[in-house]
Amino acid sequence: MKTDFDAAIVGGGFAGMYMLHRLRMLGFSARVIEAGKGVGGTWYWNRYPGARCDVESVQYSYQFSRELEQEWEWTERYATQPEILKYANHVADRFDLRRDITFETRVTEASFDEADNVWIVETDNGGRFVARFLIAATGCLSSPNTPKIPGLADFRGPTYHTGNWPHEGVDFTPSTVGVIGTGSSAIQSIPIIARQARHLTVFQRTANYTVPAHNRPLDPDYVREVKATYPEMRRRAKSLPAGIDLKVNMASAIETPDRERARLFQERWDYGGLGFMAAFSDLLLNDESNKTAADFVRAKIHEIVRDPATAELLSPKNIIGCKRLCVDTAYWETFNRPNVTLVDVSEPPIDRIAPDGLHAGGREYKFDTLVLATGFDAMTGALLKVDIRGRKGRSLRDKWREGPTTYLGLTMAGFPNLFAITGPGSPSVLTNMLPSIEQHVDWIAECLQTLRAKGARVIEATDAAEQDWVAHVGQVAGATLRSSCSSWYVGANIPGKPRVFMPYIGGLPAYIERCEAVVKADYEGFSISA
Ligand code: N01
Repeated sequence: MKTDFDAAIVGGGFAGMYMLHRLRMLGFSARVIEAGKGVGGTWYWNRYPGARCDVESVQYSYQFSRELEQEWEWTERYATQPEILKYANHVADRFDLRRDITFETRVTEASFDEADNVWIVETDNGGRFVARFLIAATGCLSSPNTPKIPGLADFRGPTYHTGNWPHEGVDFTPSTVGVIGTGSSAIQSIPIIARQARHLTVFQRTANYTVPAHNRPLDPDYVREVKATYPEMRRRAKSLPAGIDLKVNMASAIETPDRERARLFQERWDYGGLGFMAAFSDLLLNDESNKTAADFVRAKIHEIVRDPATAELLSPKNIIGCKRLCVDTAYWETFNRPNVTLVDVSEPPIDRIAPDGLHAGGREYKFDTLVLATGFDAMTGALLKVDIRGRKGRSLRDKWREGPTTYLGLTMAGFPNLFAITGPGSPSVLTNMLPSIEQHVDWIAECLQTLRAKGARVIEATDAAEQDWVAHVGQVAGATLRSSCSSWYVGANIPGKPRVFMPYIGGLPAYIERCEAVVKADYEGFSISA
């Protein structure tokens, strides 16, 4: 069968864009198929008020082009969604990517043709592409989760999902608003919605930890210094588990004297951001150490929130960092506003949505606008939306019935020539996504180059290699506190989803080493054929 392209790339976010660029540079033909009208992926869809990245802007950026790195100017410590989207568009223009992207088209099916060793890709507008390789750049947090709460369809006013926000924006000025959820998206948007709305009711099922961002405009001297030493910063970042250049204190929290420990937590709190969890090395390994950090944050909540009952309800009871830590601007302070009410919907849960509000705990709450900040079907959702069929017509949905299984989070046995960028089983969401994306793209590009040099057309993970990797991913997950709570990392937010810790928690350096060792050993764990 004649191929239209060497590679079909699903998704035009940061992963898809760089994959396209990298393959083009190597002389492969590729086409990106993207559902949105523009590039940017998660930053194209997540336009809710207050959306910004929780990794510092100078680090949440591509490093494949030294020129790009030098010419782009970030304006704030944590970039806003509009600025990140502007960056994505700049990259698309600068590298002339758009001519190989098909927009407003969703891939619905992809099947591997075993006779010709090609992927046949079908789209929602009747399109059909034949490609040697299929590369899923579908994102980890890109399939919004709308909970099946009875009555949702009957709500009379507008309903918005943070993960699929109207492009024209929303003005809440005259409205009474109900927000369901208290994850990162809610924690970022609630302070802004509260400043606009006449009244805001926040429906909280699980209290969440957040630390201040202390966002600020970037100091030009700091930017100059970063630009002058970018390669060193990137190298330092790559040597740390999360791929983020931050100060890690190797001491144990529980073995540090109380006053010194409190001083160090305060220092991290004052500095702001995700580095709070690097205050000590054992916060995610030891319950008692973890409790010292959790207690510190709970005390802050009680300091900031004036009403003791509200402060108590806002105080999380679980492990800090088990769910992803949030980074906020004036989240706790928002609950001191007279126009904000917090409602516990943990037990009993929300009973139903009514045309003019919702019912929970035997009470009726009225509002005219509903915001669902209810997260995503993470890591597997977007990939499984596509009906992907490998050898013998077996579907990925069927293969992953008990949870996702991959080799290195990149490939799947039974699905030749299919690659997932930052797939389950890779560090992905536990790291700075940009360097993780680049590492995967570079690995895939090198793999395709090797196949070409060998005159080979098919690469496939072996069952044995996949099973070993899955066992390793599970084993390292079991050693941390992170797999102990109900989070989207384990699929707990989606009813019926198998409970498996999906990302690889062994850290970026160990992971990169393993990926490189596989290549050095002539693609150990893969079968390669003509
Ligand atoms: O989603 P979430 P998110 N009734 O799943 C609640 C990244 N991100 O969009 O915890 C009542 O964290 C749910 O309650 P519970 C980041 O990695 C990054 O906020 O399941 N409540 C929870 O409170 C983040 O972790 C950035 O009990 C219901 C909330 O909805 C990830 O995306 C910004 C419910 C969902 O929280 C996801 O964040 C934004 C129901 N039926 C997102 N169903 C930054 O970079 C769900 N909930 C800063």
